[in-house]
Amino acid sequence: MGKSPTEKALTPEGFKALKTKTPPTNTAGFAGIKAASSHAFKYIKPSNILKISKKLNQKGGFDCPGCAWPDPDDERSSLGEYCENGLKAMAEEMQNTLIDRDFFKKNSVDALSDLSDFEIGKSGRLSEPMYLPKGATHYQPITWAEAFKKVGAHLNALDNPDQAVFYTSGRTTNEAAFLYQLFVREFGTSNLPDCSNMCHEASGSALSETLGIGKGSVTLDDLYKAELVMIVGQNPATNHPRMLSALEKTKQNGGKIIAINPLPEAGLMKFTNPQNPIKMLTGGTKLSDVFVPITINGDVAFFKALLLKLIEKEETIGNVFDKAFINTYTSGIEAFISDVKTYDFKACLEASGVSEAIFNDVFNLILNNNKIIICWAMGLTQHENAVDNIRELVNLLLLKGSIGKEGAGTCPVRGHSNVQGDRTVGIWESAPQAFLDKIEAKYGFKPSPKHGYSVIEAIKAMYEQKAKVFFGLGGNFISAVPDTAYAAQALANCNLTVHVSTKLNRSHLVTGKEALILPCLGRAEKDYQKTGVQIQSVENSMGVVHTTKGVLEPCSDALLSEVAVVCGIADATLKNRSKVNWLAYKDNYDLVRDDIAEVVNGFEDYNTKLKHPSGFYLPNGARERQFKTKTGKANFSINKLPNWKLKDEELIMMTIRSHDQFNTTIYGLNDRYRGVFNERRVIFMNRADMKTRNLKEQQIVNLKSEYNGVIREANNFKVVGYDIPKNCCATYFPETNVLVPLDSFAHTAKTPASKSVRITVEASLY
Ligand SMILES: Nc1nc2c(c(=O)[nH]1)N[C@H]1C(S)=C(S)[C@@H](COP(=O)(O)OP(=O)(O)OC[C@H]3O[C@@H](n4cnc5c(=O)[nH]c(N)nc54)[C@H](O)[C@@H]3O)O[C@H]1N2
Ligand SMILES: Nc1nc2c(c(=O)[nH]1)N[C@H]1C(S)=C(S)[C@@H](COP(=O)(O)OP(=O)(O)OC[C@H]3O[C@@H](n4cnc5c(=O)[nH]c(N)nc54)[C@H](O)[C@@H]3O)O[C@H]1N2
Ligand code: SF4
Ligand SMILES: [Mo]
Repeated sequence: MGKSPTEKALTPEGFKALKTKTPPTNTAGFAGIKAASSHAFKYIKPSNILKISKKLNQKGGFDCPGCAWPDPDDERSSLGEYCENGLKAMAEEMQNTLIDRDFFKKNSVDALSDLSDFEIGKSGRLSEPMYLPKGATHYQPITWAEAFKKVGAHLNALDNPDQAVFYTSGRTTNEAAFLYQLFVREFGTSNLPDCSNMCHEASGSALSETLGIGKGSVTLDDLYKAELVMIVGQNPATNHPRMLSALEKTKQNGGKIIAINPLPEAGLMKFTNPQNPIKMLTGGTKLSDVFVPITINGDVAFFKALLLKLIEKEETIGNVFDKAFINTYTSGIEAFISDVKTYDFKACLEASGVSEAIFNDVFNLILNNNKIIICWAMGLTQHENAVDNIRELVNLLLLKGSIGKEGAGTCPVRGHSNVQGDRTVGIWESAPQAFLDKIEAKYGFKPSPKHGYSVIEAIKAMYEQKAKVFFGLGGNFISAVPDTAYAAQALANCNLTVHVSTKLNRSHLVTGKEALILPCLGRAEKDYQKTGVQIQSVENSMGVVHTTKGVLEPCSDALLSEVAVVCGIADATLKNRSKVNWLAYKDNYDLVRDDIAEVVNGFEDYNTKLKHPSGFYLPNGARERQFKTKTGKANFSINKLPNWKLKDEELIMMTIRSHDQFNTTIYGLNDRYRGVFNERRVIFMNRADMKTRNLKEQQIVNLKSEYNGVIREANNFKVVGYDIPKNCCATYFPETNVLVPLDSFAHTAKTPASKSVRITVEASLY
């Protein structure tokens, strides 16, 4: 008997050798340089390191495959326009070792699943297409033509196109993403779930409704000019490291910074710019003026307390609100104010877990500044009331007129390097009808007007066998999604699972009855096609679209580009019934961009505009105070306090990233900025909570979550006493995804609530 899908999906429970230290209060600096370069030299060919560092994030070079933080429009540092984690992302992609047919011959799927995620990642780069036949224990080689035929045959054998699910992860370029969604829509379904569903979907929902655009409104330049930047639920030192250089500029220009986070994340406190030798010697810049140690999911309560006091001040002293802005540009202020007044200040502050002294510091900064930017990430979006979190911060910005003017606005900091671009060019299970109409006008087929499955709905559909083929363009679905055990069974129920990937991951091991691994080029590699080396394009977190062009030779001759894979599959599936000349696109990506220019707003003259060395800004209504909402105005909204209550023994758990991972890719076992080394199976707990449970440092515990009567378990974690609010705890994703209930997600947006999982902690008997 082989392993069950769940057994293959879970990361092994064994321990390494945990060491802890007091967390540092400063980030980057020499330690960052050392960590990055040791990583690079360990995994990348030395001759390639120089090539990479000269071209990474430079104009005309290639875009860092790490996060979506923007590059400066004008001058870029000649010392290197990248960070420690950008270099780690490159090292991971450009590994020396290759995984080929011999590797898969030696290692069965079951045996590979015994490896840790770290070990799986370090096996090397995928280098040829592989196929797992029904009942087989080992993957075997397959030609590209055969692989395409198999996918086409499975898709065409379905009773209807809605039985297929087409997932996307956010590294995919605009060109590949546009063609992919075009293929999926011509095939006949809108089932286009993507990593965004688990990420900033709640931001998209909240911002579209209130400000008429699902993206942020600020530019990098705004950040430099802000009087006040609030960083809420985000850990930039790890996840968007170059944001710290931007914040350093904010400070140099006299701006203030507030960080709202249950954890005193090192980078939010102090930062030494590795590109500034003088700062390296003098000890760096203090970043946060106020640190707010909020309780997990206490944000709406804290914002309500701020709103209450602002309203009180406006009504007693006046001159607090930007009345000219409110009168001209907004709708719904009266209803909003009367709703806020139904809340009690003290109760809100108590629910937020913040002291009155800290509250007052924050309040005064908001009161006395009018150019305010609010930045946020997963700490706000991964809760059941995530959409309320974001609408509430929009309310605050609207009262202060802090939107659509220099130095002010919304800044949802995106995750994957092109997650924003993918959505812009059509990766969306609920795309607006106007977009579908444009596709119909251009190509002459009618896309399905029905909304497709988001990630959570796709998992349910596969579990219930309503969907039978899973196709992933990038990503690591099984490790990224909630409720690992249920999701594993969902994938196992499929007839075919297919992954277009650069690296081996756990999703290749938790398969349908048959499975395919289709290896593709990475960002740094040259994309040779008939008309020469192709450029591609991406959109960063601030709506700038720019080129990316690989500089290294592909690690294997058998790799195809994502564009070529999509074209090959579309051609093999749709054959003569297609209205699209699929095979022409892959020879010349200019043709794809010509089509995007016709179909997607803001991309007119795409090929020409891309010639600008730093790219071009997409139109952004909120930035211009043109609010494309149902009312034609920026809308105030009414949000409730969350009403969950912990039972006595329960803690609320957030699942977060260590400093040594990119989502499900584990770069290493250290979390330097939190003082944790050589172990990932840890739970960060408040020391008082440890005491009431009689738990000691490094004691081994088991975790349990109960949701709607279903119990989920994750065993073997070591306790680490930490500076985290009482009743709160933190663990790393993906080890604890098994505890995140599939039914616990953000209203409207369906983002899994992976930052507010209610758990109990019990000492292990072993
Ligand atoms: N190196 C590296 N870079 C990355 C990634 C990576 O894994 N590694 N992932 C990329 C992706 S896809 C994304 S989406 C981003 C993620 O970037 P982040 O959102 O910064 O990532 P998380 O680790 O999920 O951290 C969330 C932060 O929110 C805080 N938090 C949790 N719950 C709450 C809450 O209720 N309220 C408040 N105020 N704070 C809370 C946590 O303490 C933590 O500091 O990073 C991107 N960049
Ligand atoms: N509990 C919990 N769960 C979470 C989160 C959390 O905070 N807590 N965060 C969520 C978030 S914000 C996100 S974005 C998702 C991430 O979900 P995903 O995007 O699905 O996961 P990644 O780990 O980013 O995907 C990594 C894999 O992508 C492939 N890959 C890398 N580069 C390329 C490329 O250029 N092309 C192709 N085709 N493949 C490539 C590699 O094979 C690699 O193994 O996870 C979500 N899950
Ligand atoms: S900040 Fe993000 S995009 Fe920039 S170099 Fe670092 S990982 Fe890459
Ligand atoms: Mo993300």
